[in-house]
Amino acid sequence: MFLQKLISRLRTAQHVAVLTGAGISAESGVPTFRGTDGLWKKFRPEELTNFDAFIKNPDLVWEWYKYRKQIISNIKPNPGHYALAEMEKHHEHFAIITQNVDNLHRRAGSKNVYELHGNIERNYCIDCRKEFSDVEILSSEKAPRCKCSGLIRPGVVWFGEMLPEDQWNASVAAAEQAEVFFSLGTSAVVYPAASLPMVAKHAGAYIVEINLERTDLSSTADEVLLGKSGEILPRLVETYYK
Ligand code: BJW
Ligand code: ZN
Repeated sequence: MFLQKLISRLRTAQHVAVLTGAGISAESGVPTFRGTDGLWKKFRPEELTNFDAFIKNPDLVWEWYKYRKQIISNIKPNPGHYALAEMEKHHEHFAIITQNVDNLHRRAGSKNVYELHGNIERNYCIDCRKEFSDVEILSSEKAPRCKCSGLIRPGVVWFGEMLPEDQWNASVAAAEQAEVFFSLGTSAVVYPAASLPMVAKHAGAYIVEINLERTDLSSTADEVLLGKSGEILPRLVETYYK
């Protein structure tokens, strides 16, 4: 099922980078953003994940994040996350670049994780920037407010917002150095994350995509494996890492 080229590249690779998206967490029970299971109350993610939407209707956006925070606090990493944590042990430099905000890579034991779109467990006041834990605010029915009266928002990156500079710079460096670059469970439509496989390709990496279906990246990937990441990654680990 895996091409000989991938096997030989992995055997010698010192630098491996992995871009992950919502699909890798789907088998843990986290809904993806796009596609039929991605819709929440008929809203497209673009309608909820921007600052203007939050200011216009903070209670609606809060309700959506509260719903997702509750899902995420009750689920566990799946075999795909654990397989990546195992792979990290076999390469000198192994970076997970995730668009996910669910913390599941770290919970599975991965150490070198860059979070491009923040982390849903963090929250902060939009006016004074004070941080809040979920325990302090999760019981709130309406969008919670800080003592300074500012709205409290989740510590994630919305459309039109800059990505955390340190996480982005480290991700670009990992993509540039990668000998093998995996793109896993992402529709590869949201930028700048979607540019990373191309950065890696131009720097000479072997690009492997794992997804249920073909994406915009598929035609440039060296190898496209169609199926569930939670099934394909453990098979890769069983075959080549043990
Ligand atoms: C499985 C599976 C299984 C399912 N196994 N696979 C025009 C052109 C280019 C760019 C732009 C443009 N206009 C605006 C932009 C920039 C914009 C952008 O990219 N827009 C495009 C959509 C057009 N980007 C931004 O604004 C970013 N910032 C930025 O560019 O800053 C510079 C700037 C500043 C000021 C002004 C303008 C620019 C920020 C992007 C932030 C994205 N935020 C979100 C929400 C995060 C918080 C939260 O979680 O609530 O991030 S949106 C959402 O999409 C989330 C995800 O991380 C992201 C990507 O989604 P992902 O992970 O790919 O999920 P899906 O659902 O799309 O795909 C899942 C895939 O899994 C599918 O393919 C399935 O088939 C597959 N799958 N089960 C394997 N078991
Ligand atoms: Zn405040």
